[in-house]
Amino acid sequence: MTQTTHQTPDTARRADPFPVKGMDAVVFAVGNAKQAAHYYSSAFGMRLVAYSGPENGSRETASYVLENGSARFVLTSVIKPATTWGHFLARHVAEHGDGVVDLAIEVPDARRAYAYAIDDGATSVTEPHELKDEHGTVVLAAIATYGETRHTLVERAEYDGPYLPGFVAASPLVEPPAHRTFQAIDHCVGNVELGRMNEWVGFYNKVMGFTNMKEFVGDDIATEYSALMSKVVADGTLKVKFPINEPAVAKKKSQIDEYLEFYGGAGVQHIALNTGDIVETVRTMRAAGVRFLDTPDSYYDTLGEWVGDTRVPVETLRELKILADRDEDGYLLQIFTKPVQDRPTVFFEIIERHGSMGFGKGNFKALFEAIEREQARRGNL
Ligand code: TYF
Ligand code: FE
Repeated sequence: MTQTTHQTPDTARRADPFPVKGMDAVVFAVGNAKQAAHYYSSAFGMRLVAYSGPENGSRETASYVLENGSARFVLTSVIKPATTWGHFLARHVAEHGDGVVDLAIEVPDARRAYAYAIDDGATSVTEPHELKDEHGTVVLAAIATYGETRHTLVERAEYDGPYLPGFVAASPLVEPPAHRTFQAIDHCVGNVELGRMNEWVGFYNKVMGFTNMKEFVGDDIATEYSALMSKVVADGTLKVKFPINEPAVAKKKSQIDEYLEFYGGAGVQHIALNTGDIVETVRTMRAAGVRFLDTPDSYYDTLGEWVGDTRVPVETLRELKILADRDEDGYLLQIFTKPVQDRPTVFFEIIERHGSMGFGKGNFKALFEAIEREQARRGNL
């Protein structure tokens, strides 16, 4: 079958009412951004690229911008609250511990994206406004999502500086590792309260025109072992993918309940990071002190039978506790860190995709059992 389509920019825009360029940044509010910047540099292999703090006119907050390929983290802490933003950040850290305040999305037109979202019922956090400095102009607007999390919509068409107007360029804090640990943000997962998953999926369907991906954890899997239900929404190009979890009413206390209790409500649970070589990444991050979830040997005894051949021999996967999954489109390799702060809240995933656009459904049993072993060690199961 041949089909010719002539899409002008205008019809393309009508087809995708909420075009996105990708994730702009994950913004963390933390107690001590100076030390967190060191952790993400030395342990995660990221590079400090920009800074804003008292030395360059920001007396209220200090922010460190770290990058690895297109993945960008912003670590912010309060020096002395003065404005609504400073007080918000201080309270956020007090209530939630270190956590994500903003999943910022880069869009071609922030005013248009904001207007579309608000029209469809999103709650405004910040109306569209411009920030300017000698590097140019950025347009920002923000809408609320689950918990106290927001999505800042970032339009960078007229800007060539290091992050946002007001930031100055900075150089890496430590020598970056020889191996690039990861190069993009794959997906960002939210945990929401019991019974609210479908509401938030509907929110992304409505206000961003995101559609549901086929992978989900339904009632069946939930009652058997996962203790959670999950659905995934994504933009039409799959550059921005947001799984949403809710606790399942199970025999045991759900890992999502543990998160909600210690975070103090809904929020970002994990950020998945793409790598082209998960073996080198896990070796590098383990050597730098990052702790990953354990996987029992029995998982690897049968892995080859169902996952087939992957780039990495099963024995290497076993040595490093890397998980593998396959679907009709290909396979993926993935591993999860333990929570990266004392609260059992935010953690990270490293993922190497070979065709599969799934999330590791075949691993849910092994993974959720590993998470529950950690939960039990904390006395929360
Ligand atoms: O993002 C995902 O859906 C996978 C699976 O607590 C997952 O990484 C889901 C829930 C969870 C840990 C991992
Ligand atoms: Fe994930």
